[in-house]
Amino acid sequence: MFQSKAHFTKAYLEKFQSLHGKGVEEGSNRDRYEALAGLVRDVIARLWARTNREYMERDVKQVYYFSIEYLQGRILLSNLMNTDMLQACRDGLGDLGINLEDLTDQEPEAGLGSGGLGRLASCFMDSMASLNIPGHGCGIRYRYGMFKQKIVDGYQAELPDPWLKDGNVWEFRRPDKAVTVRFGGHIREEDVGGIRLFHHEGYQPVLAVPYDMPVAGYHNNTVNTLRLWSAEVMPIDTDEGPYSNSDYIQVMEYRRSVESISEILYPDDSRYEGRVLRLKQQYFMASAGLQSIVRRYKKRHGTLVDFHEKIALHINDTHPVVLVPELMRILIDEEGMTWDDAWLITTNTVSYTNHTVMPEAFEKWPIDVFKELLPRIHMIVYEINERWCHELWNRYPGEWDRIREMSIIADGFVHMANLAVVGSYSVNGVAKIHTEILKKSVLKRFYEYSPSKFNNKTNGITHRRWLMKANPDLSSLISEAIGKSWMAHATDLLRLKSCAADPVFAEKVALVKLTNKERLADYIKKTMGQTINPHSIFDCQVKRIHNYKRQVLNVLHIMDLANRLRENPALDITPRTFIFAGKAAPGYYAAKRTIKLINTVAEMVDADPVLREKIKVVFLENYRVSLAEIIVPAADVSEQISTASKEASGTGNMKFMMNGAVTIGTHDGANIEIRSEVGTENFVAFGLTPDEVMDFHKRGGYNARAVYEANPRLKLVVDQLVSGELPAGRDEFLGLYDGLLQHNDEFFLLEDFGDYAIAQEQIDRLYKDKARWRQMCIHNIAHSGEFSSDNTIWEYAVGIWQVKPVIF
Ligand code: 26W
Repeated sequence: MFQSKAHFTKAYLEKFQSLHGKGVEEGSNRDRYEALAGLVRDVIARLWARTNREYMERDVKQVYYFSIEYLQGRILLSNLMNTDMLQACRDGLGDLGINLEDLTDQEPEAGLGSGGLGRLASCFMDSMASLNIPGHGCGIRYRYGMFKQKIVDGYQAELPDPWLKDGNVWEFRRPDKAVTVRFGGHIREEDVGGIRLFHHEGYQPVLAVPYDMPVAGYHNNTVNTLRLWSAEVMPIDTDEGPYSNSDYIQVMEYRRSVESISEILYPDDSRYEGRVLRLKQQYFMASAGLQSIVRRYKKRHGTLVDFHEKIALHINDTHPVVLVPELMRILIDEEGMTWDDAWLITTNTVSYTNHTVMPEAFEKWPIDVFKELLPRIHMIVYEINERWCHELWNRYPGEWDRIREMSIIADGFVHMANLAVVGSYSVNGVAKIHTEILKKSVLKRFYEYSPSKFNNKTNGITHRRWLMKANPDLSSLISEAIGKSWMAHATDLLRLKSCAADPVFAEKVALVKLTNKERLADYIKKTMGQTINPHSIFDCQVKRIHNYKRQVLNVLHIMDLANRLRENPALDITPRTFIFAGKAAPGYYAAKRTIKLINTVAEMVDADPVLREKIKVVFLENYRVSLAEIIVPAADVSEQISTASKEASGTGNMKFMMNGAVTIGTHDGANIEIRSEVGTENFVAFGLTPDEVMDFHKRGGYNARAVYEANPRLKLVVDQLVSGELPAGRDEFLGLYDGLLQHNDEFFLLEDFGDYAIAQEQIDRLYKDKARWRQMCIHNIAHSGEFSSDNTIWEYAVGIWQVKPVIF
């Protein structure tokens, strides 16, 4: 490794020359980036080979995390940090007159996910490697990642993201590890000596080629694997594939249909779209991943009878759940096991995390679509369901409603969450309240049937990316105060509590915050040409745009503040910059309208000399990991205002807290745990409780119009949506207005508005008391270690997977 500067510089210059055949002074930043990344890759590759050897020789239990999304973000800097080469590299490049950040900015970003679920998978990869846990990721190598968002006339426009167009330094194509995945066709059954055989015929074969990305742990020599699968046509010289009896056109059609499988990421979030290609992606990933795991396992052990003792398979939401019938298929059809033996192994191998309670996000596939695409898998799911319903019938004779609710196939659909619960030995939610809601409402019947399956694993975030990488100045300050142990043990951040009352330390923290705010202000100036005041309160709501996340509630409050300022221009408030960012699913009209509303209110504020003295609204284009890394360290206020009971956990809330922002938040998801961790005095809570919301849903009794009529300030802002005074078409926000009043405000914005406005006044008051505010920030940072994904992963490892660290 290159811990010394001289050593690094020599190796870098050599790498540059061998890669580009010219001197570094002649190279572009892209050339220089490639050489640097190549050098780091070489170091990591050596550790990688060694890690795999250790796992193999020690024959340890390994976990495979299956996720349809990964939001890795940029990895060069992380890899430099984790391999302890950052300082030498920065200094060495400095001597060559090269600024490291100019190179890291060249890295295309792996944005293979839409939101929290994908980012969680990436934080987990980092934590597994950093805890020496033999854990690997399995996913899809989409050729197009999350769309690029442009704002045109206040509206969202979507552009493709061809992130691989200039190559990806971090991937290793492994054609020798390719497997075949089969779609369509039919099943021919045959009895041979009393054994039933199933022959899959007339199918479309797809070659799944893995691209491996190394995942380096923090200062610990461990390098795990993120294996992403790419769909390709079968080689022309095989007897599989439509080559022998097909014409040119048929062959080209085959090519198109195959390549489309790993072409695009579906940009859904909590909104299920039943596109067949999506099911194809799911089976493609599950089958390819499982085949490669099985192949390696058999090579080492010869048989699969102890598979569950050495392998844990985890599914990140239901998207990879066809893993369950696929494992059954392999064990029965290819290994010749009995149903019961195969079921025992499968249900002792698979565990499942649920990430949402929103009914519209639950996946279900029309049974005929499922059957046509996956004929053998359909047969197996059918049998799983038959046996399951039989078991239910024995337990609950005559209780038809209960059995229907719990069955996997019902009303012409395959219900994926039900399959996930039945097929796995562990089901977990992602925050305490979320797990409770699963148990007493969404998956109530399953909980009653097998309570011991259910457990909670509160989400976490990797403090290495979200504090050490994103906020290096704060990190240095923390280390000066309490030493460096927190980098490996995030809960050591608690030691900062003793510094909270030290005004000198608090002043330094405030100064770092100001520097980070200036950095964000520069970014906004550069990218949007807008000026924001770094001395104003930076109030941030950055996340997917969704009705339940209630960006509109935030906007209603801004409109209310504007009204109060118009009435009283001398209103004594600290200037505030309201910062929004986030993508809306392309087919989600209401969410797209929300973006237009934010931009319209931004325009309204800018046009008014009284308002723009005190407030500023900005919507930052193209929210992504690298942008979050600039916004989060600069935030004073973290907006976590979802309707109570709807946000499974949230992880943005943790990122902000870790960077010393104060949360204004509802009693929802992990907010509840954050609040109890930092203390109620260091968190501004407001709004309905989850029970109150669920009671309204169950018993009714909510009357949005009455709330609106009773609060003149609220009535005014709601009316302003359609009065024509906003700088947009008169009908622009009519749908939104109707949603609130005609359709009784599904997400209780009006109900929570009054309490939210009071909470916002409290934020303003607290901020005015500088010493107090700084203490709150420090308390938040100090308690954030609890939400490091290292803790979360440790709990998964011990409580679900039973895997142990491998130290070498
Ligand atoms: C099928 C379309 C679709 C795609 C993604 C439906 C649902 C999803 C995800 C389950 C949505 C998601 O990202 N959920 C978020 O997961 C985070 C990590 O656990 C939580 O922190 C968020 O609260 C939750 O909304």
